[in-house]
Amino acid sequence: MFFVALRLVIWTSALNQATANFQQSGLYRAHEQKLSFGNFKPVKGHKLFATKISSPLVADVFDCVSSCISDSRCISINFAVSPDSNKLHVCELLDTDKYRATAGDLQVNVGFLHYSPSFYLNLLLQSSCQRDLVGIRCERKGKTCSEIKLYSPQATSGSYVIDPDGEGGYEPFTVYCDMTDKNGVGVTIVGHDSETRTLVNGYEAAGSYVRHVHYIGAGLTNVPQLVGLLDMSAHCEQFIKYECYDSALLYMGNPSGWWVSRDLEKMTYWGGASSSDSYKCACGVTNSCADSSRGCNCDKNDGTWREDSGLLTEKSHLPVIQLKFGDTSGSYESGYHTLGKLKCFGIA
Ligand SMILES: [Ca+2]
Ligand SMILES: [Ca+2]
Repeated sequence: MFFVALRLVIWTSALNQATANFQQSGLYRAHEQKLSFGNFKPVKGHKLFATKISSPLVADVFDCVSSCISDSRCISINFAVSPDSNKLHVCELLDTDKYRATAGDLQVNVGFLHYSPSFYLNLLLQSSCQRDLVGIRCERKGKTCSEIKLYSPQATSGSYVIDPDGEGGYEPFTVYCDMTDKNGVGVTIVGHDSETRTLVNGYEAAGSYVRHVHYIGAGLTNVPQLVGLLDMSAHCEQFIKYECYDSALLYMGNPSGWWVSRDLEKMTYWGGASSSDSYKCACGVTNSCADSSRGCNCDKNDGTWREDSGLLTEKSHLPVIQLKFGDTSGSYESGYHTLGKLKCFGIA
């Protein structure tokens, strides 16, 4: 115990110098006094696979963290548990952390301890950057993930705060940026509470089944925030699917089921079709429906499992706010709906 306490005293004085170095680095622009070794949280028996800035040999984990804090490029570390013959440990300084790294990059490895800054520190860093800057390196704050990728080509997939309408206006919110999909242009992904494949049964009247879709992200509280994302993006898409057993969908102009746009309008085209394709699903556009005289496979309305699915891509209608279905009253009539995450990419 005494040894540990002594180490902490030495460590604290070393910290002041390390913090000063860190401050000079420009990495951390305010609230420097809140940064401490205590912000680095260990993940035992794990190693983060990321770009190594350097791999110094150090006496202990304190020296390893100190090396990281002193190097403005360092965001997290891997520390080798076993020393070499000179009693020195490998200390890998990494250019990203477990929050930003690609899923799966933090791997079990009993020979290492991984240390990333705590999530709390990430929040501090984000809030302490200057105007229009965000992230652990105080990058330019993006309106969308595509814009973040444009200004920071090295940005990796992970959670980011975006502010589609810029300073003021609506509040920024947290999204997932997929920096590899769509040729690496930077895809903004917003999930919701209705992604699970869900049974519809016992609702006969048209649109009597209602599923309200709520989009999820820290700071995301209203649809206009998402409208900003759609406006700033070149393309947006959302996958929609209805699996049906004797449950009609758009039914040649007398819909039993439909989706509701962000303006609360009843939409009479399905995934894979566009708004000019009235009462059509993807098969109606390609003249390949189960009944060639009808606009959707489900509109055959018979005792066979069928499905209509595809991407909705009209930015002025997205995101999907409600799903409504009917024609599922019989003991055998039923359906399942599936709705994908909202994905936007490219710069409008
Ligand atoms: Ca704003
Ligand atoms: Ca029916």
